Amino acid sequence: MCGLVGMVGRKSVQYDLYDALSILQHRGQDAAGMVTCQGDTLNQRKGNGLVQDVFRQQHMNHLTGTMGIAHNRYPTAGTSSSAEAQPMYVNSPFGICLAHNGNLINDDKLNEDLFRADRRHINTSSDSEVLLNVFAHELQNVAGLRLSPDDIFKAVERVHERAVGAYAAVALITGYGIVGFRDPFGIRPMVFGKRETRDGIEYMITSESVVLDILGFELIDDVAPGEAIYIQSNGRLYRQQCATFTNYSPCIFEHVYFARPDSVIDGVSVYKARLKMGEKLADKILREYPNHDIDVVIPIPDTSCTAALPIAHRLGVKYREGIVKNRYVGRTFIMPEQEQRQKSVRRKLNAIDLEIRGKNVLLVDDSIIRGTTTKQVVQMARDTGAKNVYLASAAPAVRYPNVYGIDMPTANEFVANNRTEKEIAEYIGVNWLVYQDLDDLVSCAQGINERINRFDTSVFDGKYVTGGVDATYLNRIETLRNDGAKRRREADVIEFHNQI
Ligand code: PIN
Repeated sequence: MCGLVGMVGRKSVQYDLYDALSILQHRGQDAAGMVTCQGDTLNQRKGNGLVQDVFRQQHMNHLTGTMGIAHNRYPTAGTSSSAEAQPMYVNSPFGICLAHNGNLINDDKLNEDLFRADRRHINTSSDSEVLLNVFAHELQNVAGLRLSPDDIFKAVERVHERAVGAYAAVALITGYGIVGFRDPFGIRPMVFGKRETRDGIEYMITSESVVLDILGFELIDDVAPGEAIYIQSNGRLYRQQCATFTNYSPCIFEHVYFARPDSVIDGVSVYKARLKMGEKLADKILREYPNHDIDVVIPIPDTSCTAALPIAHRLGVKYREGIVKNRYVGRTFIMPEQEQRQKSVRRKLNAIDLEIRGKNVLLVDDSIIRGTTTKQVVQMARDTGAKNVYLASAAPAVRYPNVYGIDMPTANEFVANNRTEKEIAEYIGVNWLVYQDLDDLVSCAQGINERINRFDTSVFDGKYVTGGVDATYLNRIETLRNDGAKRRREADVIEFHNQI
């Protein structure tokens, strides 16, 4: 999962881009990068780590430019190598940098076509480098000596024809401007807004509306599926639908867990969607356990706190913050390896005896993926003296891999793999377990946006909105993603860097 931002300003933009990346830090903690453009010169800084570690004062001093793009990364398929940190750069035509959120599912084929037909070489295993080169190649084909908005829209149209998968991307074209585009399904989020200053209007394109909010930009709109936004360096904005076919199908997992609650995605408040998830889940608990004996509802922080509150309210029992999270330890779900994950859970979460001892506790989580965290928290509640432990998940059982840019484990690592709900409850160690129904989840995220046709719910039902995801592809990502393979790839990269 990644966060991205692009800006055309009236003054140097590096501090706004830095702030935007910090606001989007939850979308990726593995690497960060920024490119700014001053006249014909590109300034770049990227590296592994958190935003605050990658950019020091001396880098910021150097990153001058009135337009720029920036990116936070958590790798989905590639390595954690800093060579794959974004934005990525290609020299021809014009000098283009690109930052990408999502995952292409036909990158193997595109890679081959780029090499054989387009004479372009891809030097990393990153599908973002593939996307950049497809865009660059198509721009080269249509553009004359000078670049027009129409050339850009034609190039994006060709990208839509060639690329399959999820891509929300911002590109910077040296000396010309920045371009934001979203795949024809609108799987990953993207918004744009404007800010009026004494010197004129400034524009920003970014992953989540919260960035616009905090930095004083007024939201103009979501970038529509298939649409491209072009902001010239002189501050003129153009927008155009570039896809012949679109099917508005945003990723529902943004609402379940990834996005910040204070963001509005495709016109739907993430916070509101999470509140509704709690209401629907409470109704289901009441249907399945009308005579429940729950004493207290306790969220496993942070995301699930929003859904847990209306659950307690509807059940008519106390809501208590009985599990406390250390905010200074990274998210366990997105830590690279199993051993690290297990160790860090105990460091990260702790139980409050007073709220748990002798009680029947309903724990609430936003989702259950591997079940490792959940199992340990349940054990923690039992060790703290809970009488009975129940569990409610604001999302249905995760059973299928994500191919659209969320770094999830392989299917056989899911706790729900080949287990019934009863078996999952046994494995995790709870007395009973209630999952949200998929229809209910969809109704929570649908909100009032009638433009949304459906959601990408593939991790729950195996239906991939773009098509083209077959057993061969799933096997390929399975090999790329399992922890052992990741470790080996990283070792290769280190060896390579040591040799040169
Ligand atoms: C954690 C959000 N959320 C917690 C992420 C745990 C699955 N996990 C997905 C639950 S936070 S597990 O709110 O961002 O802190 O099923 O893989 O054990």
